[in-house]
Amino acid sequence: MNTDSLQKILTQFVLDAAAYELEPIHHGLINDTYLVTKEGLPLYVLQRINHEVFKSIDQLMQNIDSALSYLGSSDYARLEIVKTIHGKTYYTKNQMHWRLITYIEDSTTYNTTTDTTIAFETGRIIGKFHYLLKSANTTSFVDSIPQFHDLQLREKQFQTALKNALPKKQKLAKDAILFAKNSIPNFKEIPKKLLPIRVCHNDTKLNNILFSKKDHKALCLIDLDTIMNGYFYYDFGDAIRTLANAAREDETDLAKITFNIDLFQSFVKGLASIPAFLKQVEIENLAIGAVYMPFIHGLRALTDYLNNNAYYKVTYENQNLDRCLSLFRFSALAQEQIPVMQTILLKNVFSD
Ligand code: GN1
Ligand code: MG
Repeated sequence: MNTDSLQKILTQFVLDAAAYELEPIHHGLINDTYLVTKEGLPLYVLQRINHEVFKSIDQLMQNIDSALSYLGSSDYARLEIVKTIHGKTYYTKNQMHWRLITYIEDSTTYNTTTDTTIAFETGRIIGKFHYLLKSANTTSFVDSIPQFHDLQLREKQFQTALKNALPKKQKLAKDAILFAKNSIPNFKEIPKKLLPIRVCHNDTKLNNILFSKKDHKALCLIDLDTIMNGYFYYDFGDAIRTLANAAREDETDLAKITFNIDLFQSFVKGLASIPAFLKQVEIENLAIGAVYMPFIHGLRALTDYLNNNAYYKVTYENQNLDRCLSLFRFSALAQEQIPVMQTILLKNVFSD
């Protein structure tokens, strides 16, 4: 998208008349994102929302709008949607959908960390997000991607992709395919029926958390597209997969993938610093969540590899397979840590 067209899009939002600059941010795998700055100062984040992935932009923006009305407190920074000149939460032109969100000053993100303070803060801010949303009415949230983290759906998509995949892909991915098939039964025991449905973020990877540049305090969660109903273990597991592992999501040297139990423990302590809001049955199923979430992401990456990269942005042909292998490796490491995770969780986190 060229600068002129982007500038035109900006004029559709309620902004002070000023010279804004735009620079692309290449983080996400789904949307296109630009930082909007004025005289070098970042002020807003402009995003084109991927309509292929998110079928109803209207409902998605309603979810975000409702969630944001809860998400603010002295220790949780409030993000705001900048309205369009027609009073809407997003702007549509040529079947492209744009939204503008305020930028939090002096903030930064981390792709990985080895710092226990950051781990504590990650646990605290995810706990706070849920604490603030705990009385939100789940029935008023719509699934922006139905069955997003659901094993049944992801297994079905995997089986279909496998059937249709090129033989050379099936061959190259044979270890991953075997791991997937062997692992799926392990997760069928998660007692979903006993777990409360909560308004979840559903993409709590570490780089979706803003931290203060000054004191490393976590400020808030960003990338709110998948705010919808889910189980707390989704948000827990997604955070652990990116926090307790210092390797990249597409790391090809599997020896670099580790499960750092100190970071896990600090995260749990941060979570436990928020007033109790979880049920005992949720706490008891968090450790398996830390095995499940890397697995489900690995399975989605594998499916997309077999589908010739139809969903995720990739920078090279086999990147989805590399993501899958790295995520499966971390899932296997998390599986070995279940007893240790359980002990830490039961010692630190109390039910409401
Ligand atoms: C996608 O685009 P991004 O990075 O925010 C994906 C998440 C994954 C993530 C990385 C809607 O999010 O589920 O965690 O890639 N989002 C969607 O694996 O599929
Ligand atoms: Mg996301």
